[in-house]
This record gives sequence, structure tokens and C-alpha cells, in this order.
Amino acid sequence: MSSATKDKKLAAQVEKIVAVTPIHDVHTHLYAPAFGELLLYGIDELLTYHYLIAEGFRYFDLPYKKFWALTKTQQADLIWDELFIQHSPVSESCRGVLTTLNALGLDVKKRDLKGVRKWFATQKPDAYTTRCMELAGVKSICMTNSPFDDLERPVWEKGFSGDSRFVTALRIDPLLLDWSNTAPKLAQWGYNVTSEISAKTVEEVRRFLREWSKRMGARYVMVSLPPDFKYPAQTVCNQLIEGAVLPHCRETGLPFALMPGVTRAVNPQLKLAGDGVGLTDLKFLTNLCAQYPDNKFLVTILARENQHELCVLARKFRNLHVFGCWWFNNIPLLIEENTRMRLELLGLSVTPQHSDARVLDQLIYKWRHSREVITNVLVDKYADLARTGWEPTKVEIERDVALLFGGAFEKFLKG
Ligand code: RAT
Ligand code: ZN
Repeated sequence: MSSATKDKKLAAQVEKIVAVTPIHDVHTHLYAPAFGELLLYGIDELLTYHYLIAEGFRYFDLPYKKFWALTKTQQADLIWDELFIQHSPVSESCRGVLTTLNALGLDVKKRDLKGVRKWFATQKPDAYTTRCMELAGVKSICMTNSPFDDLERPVWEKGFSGDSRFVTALRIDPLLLDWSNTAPKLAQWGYNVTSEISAKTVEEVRRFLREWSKRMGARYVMVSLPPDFKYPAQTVCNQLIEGAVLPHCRETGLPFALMPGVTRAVNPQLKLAGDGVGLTDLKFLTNLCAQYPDNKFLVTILARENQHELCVLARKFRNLHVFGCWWFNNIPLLIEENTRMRLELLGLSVTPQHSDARVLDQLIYKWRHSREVITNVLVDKYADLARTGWEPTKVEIERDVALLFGGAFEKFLKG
């Protein structure tokens, strides 16, 4: 067989394996159908995704307030008109809507928003969840679960029947980043805390973490961090991390997931769409990994310029697992760059992607687009190996892809 034919065969094999390997989506903002209205899906939710709202305002000629006063359907109409009709939908988030509609069997070339709406109105959450997961090739979805969310908390308190398609993660941003407003809430919920960080308060925060991790069956504890986060430092946040979060994670074996690099509300007028990115000094992560070898850290980072340093850190600390191309990194250009860099520096001990989907149907495009890029990178890597005479077998490729799509993450969780 000529080497060109061999290369083609290898590429087709990798493509097929990547296409059929089920994915464990390790970070999303999706909810199981039992959470009712918290599970978002359908064309109006797709069009009013905050990534698209930010893009819409590049063109809108209307005050922010007026936009927010519109109904969801009116906002979706406006975004559709500006981002799909007045301009070609070339951005990643716009293209994503079309990939999703196309995969669902809807004819996008008609540009028929009303018809698309009609179709979505007939979908039932439970069956539609299964359909989207099948089309995305996703086997399990990790939610972002917050006891501080007033709509979500009552669902947990009341209880609901489990859904094996969904797993949970305990999100604690308000606890660590907004203690002055969170302490009174904890006190109201029966935890004996004060705004001053006393030994009793730390103990009670640990009890809070213990109780909520257990109630949710959380697989990890997660926080997003501003670019100027430091550790160690004399801050309430660090006192809580040191006294409560890290001991809790050690006691339960749960990883602490950190998402550094987000500057919240750079433009508050844009609400959820108004957050930005900043360069992080990763010294804090070196310190955490070195000082707490018995803690596990899951990390995804927002600034492109931080990606290389993060990989190098992961080479130094095996209690650090790198995952996902987060938010502004979730574009083909950066998925490709990050995935290449990670494979070249870390081999298969990474989780190249998570979807961060907020709307169920987004699973379809986020994973189709990522799979395409990951395939290309893997084809190149295996072809490089083949040129040395090391021809990967089908079983080896299947094993590797399974690691990238959740297997390495699971191992890290269990390890
Ligand atoms: O990607 C997003 O949707 C962001 O708004 C954030 O939610 C981010 O992913 C986060 O988890 O903080
Ligand atoms: Zn997220």
C-alpha cells in the first residue's frame, strides 16, 4: 500500500472512531428535565444565548434597556434579523445555530424562523433531551449546580427522581467571591456563621459543603476566578479555601475545579454577555498544587496567553488536570491550537473539551464542531507516528479517544 493510501485509511479510521466514541461532557450549564424550566431548549433560547447577544449588540442600534425590555421571542427575532439575515452568520456561535438546526433535519436555507419555531414547539423535554444527546454523541452531562440559585435550590430541597444521563457539580462562586452577601444567607439557612471568619464559621462552611456535596452527589467543587486572584493572600476567599474547601475536598476525594481568567461585568449593561477575559498570574496555581499534593485540581483557563503556561504546570504537578476550551476559547482556531499544544505537551492525560452548553440543543453543534477539530489534530499526530513505523491499531486509537472524551477525567476523579 502506498503511503498516501495508508494515510487516507488512517484518517478515515480516526474520523470514524472520534465520531462514534461517546462523550462525557464534564462542564455544562444544562439541567435534567426534572428541573423544569431550568432546562433551556429551542430556537428562541438558541438565538438569545449570551454569546449571540454580545454579537448582536455589535450591530443593534438600540439602547440596552430597550433590548432587555423585549420578550424573549422579540429578542430572538432581532438577533435573527441582524446576525443571520442582515449579515452572513459566520461567527462560531451563529454557525452553531445552523449546525444544530441542520442536524435536527430543519432546512436552514429557507431562512424560515417562524417554521422553525413551530417545529420546536412540538418537542417534549425528556425525549428531546435523549435526541439531542444522541445527535451530539454525548453519554453523560455534568450540570453546574448552585445552592445559591433561588430557582435551583428548592428543587434539591424538595427532591426529585434521579436521571442517569446527568451528573452534578457543586458550584460555589458566591461563597468564595461574595462572602459579605453570602454569610447572611448561610445564617438564614441554619449555619452558624458570622461575617468575620472565625474557627466556628470555617467549621460551619465545611458542614455546608459536606451537606450540599452529599445532597447533590457532586463529582467536583467548582469556582471561577478573576485574573488577579492570588494564593496565598490575606483574603476572606483564601481563608475559606484553606480552612473549608481544600479540607472538604481532601476528606471527600473531590477535585476542586478552578476557572481563572474571567473579569465579571466588564460591561454590566450586557448582563450575562458582559463578562471579559484577563491574563492570570498562574503563580497561585503553582502554590496550590505544590502546597496541597493531596488535593486534586481541575483547571480550564480563559486567556489564550495562559494556555501554554498551564500545560507546563500540568507537566510538573500530577494533581492538576487540564480540561476544556472555555468560552472565548471555544472557537475552531483555539480548539485546534490548544488541543495540539496539550497533546504535544501532555499526551493523552487531558480532557480537550467540554461544551459549556447553556441550551440543550447546543450540545449538537458544540460537539460536532469540536469533534471535527480533534479529529484533524489526532490524524496528524497518528500520521507522525506512522512515519516512524509505529502504526496505531484500531484498539489503541479507540482507547486513546475514550481517554480524551472523559476517560482521563474519570481516572483523575478516581485516582
Ligand atoms: O460560558 C459561559 O456560558 C459563561 O457564561 C460562564 O458561565 C462560564 O462558563 C462559567 O462557568 O462561569
Ligand atoms: Zn461554564
